[in-house]
Amino acid sequence: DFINLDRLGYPEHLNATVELVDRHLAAGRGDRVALVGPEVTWTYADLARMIDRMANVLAGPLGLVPGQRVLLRSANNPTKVALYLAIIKAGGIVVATMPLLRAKELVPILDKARIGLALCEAGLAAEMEAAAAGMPGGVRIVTWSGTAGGALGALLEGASDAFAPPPTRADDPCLLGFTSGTTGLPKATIHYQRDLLVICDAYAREVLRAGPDDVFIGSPPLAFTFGLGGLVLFPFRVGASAVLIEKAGPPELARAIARYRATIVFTAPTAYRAMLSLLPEHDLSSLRKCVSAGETLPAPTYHAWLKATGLKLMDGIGATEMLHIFIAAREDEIRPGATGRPVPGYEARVIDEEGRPCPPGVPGRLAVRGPIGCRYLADARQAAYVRDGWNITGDTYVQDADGYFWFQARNDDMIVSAGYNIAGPEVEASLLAHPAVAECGVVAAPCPERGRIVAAYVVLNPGLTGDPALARALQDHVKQDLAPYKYPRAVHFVAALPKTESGKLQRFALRKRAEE
Ligand code: 3SK
Repeated sequence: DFINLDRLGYPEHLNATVELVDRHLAAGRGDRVALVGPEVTWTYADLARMIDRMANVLAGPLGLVPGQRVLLRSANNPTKVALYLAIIKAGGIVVATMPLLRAKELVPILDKARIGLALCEAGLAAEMEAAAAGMPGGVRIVTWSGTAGGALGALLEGASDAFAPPPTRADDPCLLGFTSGTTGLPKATIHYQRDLLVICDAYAREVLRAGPDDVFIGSPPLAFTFGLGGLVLFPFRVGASAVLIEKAGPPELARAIARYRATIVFTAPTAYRAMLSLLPEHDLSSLRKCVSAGETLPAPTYHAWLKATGLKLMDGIGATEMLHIFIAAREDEIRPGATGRPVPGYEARVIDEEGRPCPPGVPGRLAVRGPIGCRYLADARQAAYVRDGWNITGDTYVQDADGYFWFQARNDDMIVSAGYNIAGPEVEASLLAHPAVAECGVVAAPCPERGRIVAAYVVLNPGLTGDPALARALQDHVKQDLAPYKYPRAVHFVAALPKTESGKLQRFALRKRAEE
């Protein structure tokens, strides 16, 4: 059961893009479809040529040097994938951001990653420019539209489609994954060239058992490493194809699965629940594997999907710190309601406050270790996340006597809604900037469709009365201020918030109220 990933023999020098794309050309598989996007279908040979042209532009006119960080901002589309892999091929480090982030959310990322070059889809450039305007060193922004058109397209014209990569090492950083903390600045996690292959060999090969005839599809943004793995790295590692859809709500996802005869889908439980009601309209019979992650998968959702499709949802938990899924349910050993068991190559345990392993059935903090671990970029919070080689996650779990892990709760103020991580305190800060709001507390509330939603408890300034119009105004305010998916779907006007004697908000009391 246990694979020793170190023994898989990753060489000292490797380039993830060469392994994921060029390798297929060398093996005579260049004419197989790699990517299907809104406007194009690219074979592995097409993709390899595009990557090389882009790498030549990056290393030439854009002056990229190995080790330099490049921000990448766009919806999920083939140009984004080619740029992602071109940066890595040229020895650069990708910093992908969620497409909907506002300027004020981009600023700490630009700052922390010391970004000097940003590649941005034209439709998302306004917030990018606003964020870059305040950067002391300046940020060069190169935009594109459609399939590598616009300013980037002009640079690509005449660029050679043969690029010789610099000699990258297996442990050269190639990706900075940002995680939104609940307090303080976002944290950046460093991942190496080799890590991009490790998650494929551990999860996609050993757990998912994906093969070259698979067609991958899904909803997570590529800036979330769940999406990067499921929609780029896993398919390319096994020589399969990936379908990218820019707007990937449940109706669009169901339609695209049917249209492209997708075989493996990656999305969150919320989307599986929503797709249940769409099944009569769409033929999803091409699916053979359904991966569920980003939020906990309740047993009723598992059973409903199995009944409707005959397919077993494969639950998993990962973390940006660990790059991808480290505890997973294999299809042949599922316990509905449990997340699963460690992915081959990883070990997991439940620990108490002192770091001692808890006996089976006793809840504690989930700790994990394996071939990939957390490396925050210049962040004192590293010491709290990694202790004695174990990565201490933000989740409370129970392990049963058979080694299955069962999710209990998150330990912090992070709200996981429809697969998005939303920091409660960030939404509170946004609401407090509205002139009507005197005080507020933001917590997760249960929701049958989305698993959890953001719920705001708001004390208004004197003289104001809460009504649906004001609730909508507060929601619109947050949508304008932050990435729109963070807005509170429930707004409760209250006379006072529960506080400690020292005046601190008691979020646990609000959480309890929200559960009622
Ligand atoms: O479980 C998650 O939220 C996750 C985070 C990062 C990468 C992959 C996954 C599934």
